[in-house]
Amino acid sequence: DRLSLSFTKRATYAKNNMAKKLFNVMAKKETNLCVAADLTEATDILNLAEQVGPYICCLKTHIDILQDFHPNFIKRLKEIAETHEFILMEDRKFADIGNTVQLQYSQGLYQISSWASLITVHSLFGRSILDSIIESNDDIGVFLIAEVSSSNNLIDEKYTTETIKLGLSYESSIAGVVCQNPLFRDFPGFLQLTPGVQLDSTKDNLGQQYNSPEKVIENGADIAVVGRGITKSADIAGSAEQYRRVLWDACKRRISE
Ligand code: 5IU
Repeated sequence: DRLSLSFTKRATYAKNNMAKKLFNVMAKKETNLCVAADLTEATDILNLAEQVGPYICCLKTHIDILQDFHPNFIKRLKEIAETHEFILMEDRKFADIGNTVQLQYSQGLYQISSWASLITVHSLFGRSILDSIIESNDDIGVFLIAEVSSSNNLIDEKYTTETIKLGLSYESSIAGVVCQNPLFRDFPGFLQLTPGVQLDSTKDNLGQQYNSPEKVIENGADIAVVGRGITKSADIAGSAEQYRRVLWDACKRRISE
């Protein structure tokens, strides 16, 4: 059962290099918090990264919402990530034919393949989307989207099960799945990433649904993604530290070896 194993132990099972790295960072920094940096100005993201850096294993971006993107921003963000030892995830949610995804992943303004260690990918397009990404860069950790947090979404049980199967057939490139429920207990090298986490709210007014940190850990999350719960807080560092502690304490309770 993956849930009872320590992250150090699970690192040894991971077939994907980025998953291995992620497990080791989590164990070392004692955190399973990923902050969603959904801010539109470069300096705001850099300030956020500096403040939450000590408390996170991963920083998740939506690079296309920046209004002042410049390659220097990436350079600076990578430096902060190195200083505080966290990993960069671009939540691009790729979904297209292989050729187009390859271009979106490695070309254009953002050159995602040159800086993101982790990316999110929709399973909708099947194997070819993964082949195209790996062909561009095989030192990547992919999170496949198996379930989403928004209300009335169209994903059914079959889609979710097939997504897990697809992920497991690309073990060396897939770091894990994005989901809401405990979908797999075996495969200790695989990570469950869960967004839709907040302490003070159960939803927003655009379909987002939140669970508490305890609940998502109970539902099998290895990493919890917190966005506005932290970014809208008056005390960013303080609230990141609080989420880290609550999540880590909940997680420690399920680990027995
Ligand atoms: N995100 C979700 N739900 C999902 C997936 C991704 O919320 O099912 I897949 C992203 C969107 C946003 C972050 O970047 O996670 C959550 O932000 P808030 O904590 O501010 O809602």
